[in-house]
Amino acid sequence: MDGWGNLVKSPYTSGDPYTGISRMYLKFKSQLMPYIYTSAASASNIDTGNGDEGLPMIRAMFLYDDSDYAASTATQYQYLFGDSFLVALVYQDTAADDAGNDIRNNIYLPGDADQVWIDYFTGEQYSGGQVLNNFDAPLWKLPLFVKGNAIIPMYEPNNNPVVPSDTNPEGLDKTRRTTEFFAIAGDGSYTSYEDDGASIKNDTDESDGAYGTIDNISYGDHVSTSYSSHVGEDGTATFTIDASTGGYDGYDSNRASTFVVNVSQEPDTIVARNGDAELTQIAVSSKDEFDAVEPAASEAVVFYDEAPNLNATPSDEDFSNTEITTTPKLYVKFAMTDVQQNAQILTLTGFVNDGEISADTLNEHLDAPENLTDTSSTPTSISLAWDEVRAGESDENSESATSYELLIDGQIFNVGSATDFVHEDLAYNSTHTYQVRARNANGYSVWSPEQSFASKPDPWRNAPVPVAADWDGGYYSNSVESRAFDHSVDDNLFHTDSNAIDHALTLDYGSAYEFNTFEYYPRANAGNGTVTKMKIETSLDGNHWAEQTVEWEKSSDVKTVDLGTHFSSRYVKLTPLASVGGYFSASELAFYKKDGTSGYEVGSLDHHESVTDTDYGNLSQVIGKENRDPHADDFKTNVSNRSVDFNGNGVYDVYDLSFTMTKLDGGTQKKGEIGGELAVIPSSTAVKVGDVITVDLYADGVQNANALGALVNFNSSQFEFVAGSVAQSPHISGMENRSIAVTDFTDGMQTVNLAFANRGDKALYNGSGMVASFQLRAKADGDVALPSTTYLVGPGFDYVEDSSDGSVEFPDVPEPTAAEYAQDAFDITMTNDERTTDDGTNVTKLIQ
Ligand SMILES: [Ca+2]
Ligand SMILES: [Ca+2]
Repeated sequence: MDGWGNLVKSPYTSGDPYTGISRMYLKFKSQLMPYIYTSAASASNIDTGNGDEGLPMIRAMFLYDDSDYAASTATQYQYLFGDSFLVALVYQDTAADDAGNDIRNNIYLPGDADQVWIDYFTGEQYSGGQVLNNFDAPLWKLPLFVKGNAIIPMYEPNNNPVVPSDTNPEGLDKTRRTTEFFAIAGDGSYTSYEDDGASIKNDTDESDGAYGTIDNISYGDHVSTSYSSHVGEDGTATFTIDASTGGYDGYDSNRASTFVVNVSQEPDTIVARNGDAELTQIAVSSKDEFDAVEPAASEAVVFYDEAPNLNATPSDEDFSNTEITTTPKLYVKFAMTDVQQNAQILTLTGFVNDGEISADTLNEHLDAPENLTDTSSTPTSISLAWDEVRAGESDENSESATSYELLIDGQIFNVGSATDFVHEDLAYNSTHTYQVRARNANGYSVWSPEQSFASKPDPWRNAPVPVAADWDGGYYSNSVESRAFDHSVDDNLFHTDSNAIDHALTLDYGSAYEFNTFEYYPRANAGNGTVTKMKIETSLDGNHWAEQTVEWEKSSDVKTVDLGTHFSSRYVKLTPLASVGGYFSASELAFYKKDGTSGYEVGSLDHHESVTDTDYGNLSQVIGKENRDPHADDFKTNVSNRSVDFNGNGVYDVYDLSFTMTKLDGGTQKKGEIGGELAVIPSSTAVKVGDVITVDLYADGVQNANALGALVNFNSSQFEFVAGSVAQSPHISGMENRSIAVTDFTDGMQTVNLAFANRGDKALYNGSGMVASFQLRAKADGDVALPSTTYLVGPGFDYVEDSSDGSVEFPDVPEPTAAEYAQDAFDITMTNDERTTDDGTNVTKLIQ
C-alpha cells in the first residue's frame, strides 16, 4: 500500500473478497494482542518468563536454530513473529492464477524433526528441519505456522483498545479472555505480560548514572499469567491457567475464560474447574450457540467442533463462501471468576492431536524415484524432474509414493506430490548436489544416487561496466547513471528530469570491446522516461563517431539492438530523441561483448589488453590498405574486421597508425595540444610528359606533433610514382617512416600514403618547413591535380586534418617581408633532392 496510484489505500477499497480477507486478518490481529504485547515486552528487555528476553518481535531464522541453512539468505522471506508463530508471507508471483491464488516455495521450518509446526489455517502438521514447497497459498492465505505445544493468549475480536460502551460497542473487553492450546505431546508453557497498555514509568532521571541503561527502565506495574499444558502417555491432557499475579491501575481480575484446544478427535471426558470447584457442563450444538450462551456461576459451556470454519465473513459477501476448514477444536467457556484467586484447569481424557505425519522410518516397499534429471537451468535456477513412484512397478509388494523429498546440498526439501521442482535463487554458475526419495504414510524410501547440476554463468559476464558515465542533463532525485550499470533489473532506476530529449549519456568503457548487442531495459511499467527513439553513437578514439537511430514501441519489454559481428567501441553516447514525458529512465543499459573476448587497448591490431610488439609486427598487414578494389576484401579482413580505421575514412592512414605506434614501449609520456597545419605542395603547377616533380609535405607552425602524414592521390593516367622517392626531413628523423605508395587501384586514383609516427616516448615535432617529400613522373601533359588530406596528431590523439580538392593552392605561409614570420622566428629549413642544403630561402623560392 505505497503512496502511488489512483485509489484510496484502505482495506475495503477493492471490495469483496479483499475487504473480507483484510477484515479476517485485522480481527485476528486484535485477538492476538495479549500475545503481541507480551512479545513486545520481551523485545523491550523485560523478562516475561518466556526465555526470549531481548529478542525482537520479528525474528530471523538464525535466532531460532543455528543451522547454516537458517543463517543463509534462503530464509530471508520468512520470520518468526514472537515465540510461537512462523510467517512465510507470499512475496512473489510463483504460479499465481488470475485470481491471485498461488503456491509458496522455500518455507523453511526451523528446528529438528521433533519440532512440529502446525499450519494455522488447516491444522496440518509438519516436522521441522525441512523446506516446504508447493505450499498451497490461495489469495486469502498467509502461510502461517504455529509451533507445536504453543499456547496463545487472546482477547475476543475488537475494533479498538478502548473499553466497550454504548458508543463504542466494538471496543476491547479485557474481562473476556481466550486461550488457544496447540498441544501435541509433552509439555507447553507460556506467560503473558499485561499492563494498562498506556503508560511507561521511569523512576530515574538524568541525574542518575543508571539513567537510560538497559536494566534501569521501568515499564510500571503489570500482571503476569502463566499457562501450561501437559499431555500424558495415557492420553490424559491437562490445560492450566495459573492464578494471575501483580496488578496495575484499572486492572479487573474478574475474567470469563474460554479454552480452545486443538484435537484430532473428540476427547472421552472433559473436566473444567475454577480453582477447586468443578464446573457443571452445558452442552451446545453449534459454534453460534456456544458464542451466545454465557455460563452461570459454577457452569462451563462446552462445544466440540469437528470441522471449524475460520472464515467469519458476513454472509452478504462472496468471501463468506470460502470455507477455511481446519482440524477439530474443543471449546470450553468457563464461568467468570476472580483469576487472581483461582487457577482454571481443563482436564481431558482420550486426548489426541495427531497430525498423521509420515512415519519417520525407512519403508522397504517404497522405491527411490528414478531418472532425477536437470531439465533446464538458468543463471539462478535449476529445474529438476524425476519419475513417479507407483505401486507394483518393481515388485508386487511395492507401494506408491504420496510425496517426495529432495536432499539439496544436505537440506531436505519437501515438494509435496509433485515430481518436479525448480531450485531457485542460486549463485551464478554454482554447482549443487541433489538426491530424491519417496514418502508415504509408512515411511520413506532410500535416497536416489547423488547427482550434481550447475546453474548457468553470470548473464552479465559479457556486459562490462563503463569506467565513466556522464549525463549532460538533470536528474530526477538522486537517480544517477550508475543505477543503469549495476547489473540489476529492478525499480532502482537511472532517471533524468523531464528535459532529457537531445541530451547525451556519454560512456567510456576504459578499453575497447568487441560489442555485438545493446540492450535497453526500460522501467517495469513503461512509464515516464521510457525511450521510444534513441540515437546511439559509438567511437573507438573519442573523436570519430558512428551513429544509428533506433525506434521502439512504448513498452517495458527489453529493447535489443544487434551491433553486428565486427563491431568494436570504447566510447558510447546515448541520446533520447523521443520518450514518455521527455524523461530518460533505464533499469539497465547493457552493451554485451562477444563471449570469450576481453577489453583491449585501442591500437592493438590483435585486440590484446595492451599494445605490444606483436601489433607492431603486424602493421605491415594494414598500412596503406584502402577500401577500394582490388584491395577492398583485404581492407575488410585486415582493417574493418579489426576495427582499426579509427577515423572511418576507408584508409589505414597515419592517424590510425599513431594509436599503435604511440603506445609501444610503455607509451608516450609527452603532453601538449596539437597545433599548426600541413600542406601538400608540388614543385610545379603544370607538367609535360617526362617531367619529374617533387611533392613536399610542408609544416606551418606545427606544435606538438607526435605523428604526421598525408594521403596524396594522383591519377595514374597522368603520373607514375617514382619508386623509392619518399624522403624524410631530418627534423622528423625521430619518427618512424611507415609511408607507402599503392598504385594499382582499378579506379585510376593512386595513393601515396605518407606516414611518420613516433614509436613510444619520443620528442614531439615543433616547427615549420618541409618535413617529407616524394616524386612523380608525368605520363601526360597537363595541370598538376593532387587531391590530398593531411594529418597532424598530438600525443593525446588530438589532431588537425586538412583536405584539399587537388587544385594546387599554396598554403598561407609566411611572407618574407613579414618580420614575425622570418626564418629565425620559424627555424624553417627545407631540403630535397634538388636543394640538398637550405640557406633559408628555399621556402621563398618554392612559393613564388
Ligand atoms: Ca539497474
Ligand atoms: Ca583511417
